[in-house]
Amino acid sequence: MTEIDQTEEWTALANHWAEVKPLQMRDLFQQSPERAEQMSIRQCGILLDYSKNRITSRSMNLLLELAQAVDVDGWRRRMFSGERLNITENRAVLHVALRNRSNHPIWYDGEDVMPGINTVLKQMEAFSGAVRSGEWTGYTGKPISDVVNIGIGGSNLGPLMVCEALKPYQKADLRMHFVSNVDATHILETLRPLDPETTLFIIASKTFTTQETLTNAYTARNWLLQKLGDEKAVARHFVAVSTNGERVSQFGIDTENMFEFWDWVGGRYSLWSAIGLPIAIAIGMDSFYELLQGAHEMDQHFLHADLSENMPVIMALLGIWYVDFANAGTHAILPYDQYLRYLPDYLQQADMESNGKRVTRFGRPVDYPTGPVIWGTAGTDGQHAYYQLIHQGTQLIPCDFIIPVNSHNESGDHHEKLFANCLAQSEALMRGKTRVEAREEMVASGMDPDHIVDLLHHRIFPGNRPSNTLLVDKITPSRLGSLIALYEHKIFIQGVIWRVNSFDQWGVELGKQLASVILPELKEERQTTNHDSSTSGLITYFHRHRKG
Ligand code: G6Q
Repeated sequence: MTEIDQTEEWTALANHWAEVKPLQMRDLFQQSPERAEQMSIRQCGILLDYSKNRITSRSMNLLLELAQAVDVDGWRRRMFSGERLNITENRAVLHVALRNRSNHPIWYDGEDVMPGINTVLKQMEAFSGAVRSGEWTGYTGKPISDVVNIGIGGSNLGPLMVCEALKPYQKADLRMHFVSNVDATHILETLRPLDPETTLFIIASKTFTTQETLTNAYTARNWLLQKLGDEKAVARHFVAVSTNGERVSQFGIDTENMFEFWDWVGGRYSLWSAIGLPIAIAIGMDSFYELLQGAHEMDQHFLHADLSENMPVIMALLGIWYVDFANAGTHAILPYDQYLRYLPDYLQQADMESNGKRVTRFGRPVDYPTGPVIWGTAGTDGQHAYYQLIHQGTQLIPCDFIIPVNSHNESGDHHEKLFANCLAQSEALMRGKTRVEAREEMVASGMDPDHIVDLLHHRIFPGNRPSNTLLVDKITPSRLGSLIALYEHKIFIQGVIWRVNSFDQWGVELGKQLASVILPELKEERQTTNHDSSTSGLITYFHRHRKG
């Protein structure tokens, strides 16, 4: 098979970038008053305006030809039909089945996965309902006031992000906590104000072997037993979400209180499964179903819409355009919504763990850049920090501005101000400020001419810095579901084009192995000659300076 960067479509794009590079977006807007309308898609209560990108209609055509050349159409159908796309782990990739609200059969290994999914959803419904109503009590008969999810990576970031994003839908007298880091500070600071009699722990781990999660889980168990003094209390205060029943029993959690999921659910795609139990407890199962419904609607759009009007496909192609042809190494996610403040972290994992790959599905090293660095924070704070570099630095940083049209907290003109800031940033990044404009501005302010000469270069903004704007009607459970699914499919399509396996994570596995090699050397003060002199020296320093 011809490597992607050796295809005609790729070469045409590389040549085309040379033509587009000198064009200024502000001129393109002037030449075509319909540009924004032509380069917008509205779907699932989300408006994607991608007109502030360094593209022409020919760029889009060439990108769509690339999508056709790699058979994006075939790949999207293969995903939904349960093919084993994750070839290095020999697994299907079926997070779309978890939110298949139309409930049509989805076959995997000759079995319809839907009945199993529906059974777990019913189990989640019963349990979350019981916790929320106070029917599920702790060991001493008191209702639950605090839920602590202990998990890391995919078993943490999704529920954490969604619970925060949907805070306005949360039950007020039930507090959610998330512990992930193996640093004892995380669990101890979380537990300090809690009452063991009214605390419920969810131990979320697909494998139930992850060092951080199990360490935190045992610490939580000891804390509970110290206060309640009876092993029997564990059954009322601990539940597990896992694919590994044997390990769950070994920990001492009754498998009656275990919520199952399956190996075809990748960790970073698992919030739709029982890993979403904290979400169901926080916002109630009806709202959890709405979250699934919103994702399902985006799935249907992704599966059926023509590629030229397909929101995830368009976003994927624009990303490829910048990473592979315009040499952009990073991509900023900028939600203008305080409730979406964990979205950049969530997408950082979703994207970088999926497409941070250097070999193709066939194991051949790639000769072209793949997944970019994903980063960002909730606006407007970034404007007073790192936006300087986005406006005037030397790197090209494509941005996604994400903002709801309606806020959950309408108060005075806060939301108009937030919205104005968001639009002003994307406009300024696109337009920039020319030498003439900068000079005129300084003259108008009455600055003396010598000072103007000194400052002029500093006050010029090159502009032509690309962004997408995503307007969401309101951050409701269903719209959030659609938004997350949009990014999931974007990431999938980019992986298809780069020909990488977006669904394995050998780099994460490496970290898990390495941690267990050094640990005994730290604990036992053994000779550590097997390392390089830096690592051995650092281990020796640790021993020498460790107190007690
Ligand atoms: C996600 C990754 C990774 C994983 C964590 C936790 O796609 O595989 O982030 O979710 O390492 O793993 P466990 O759920 O098995 O504890």
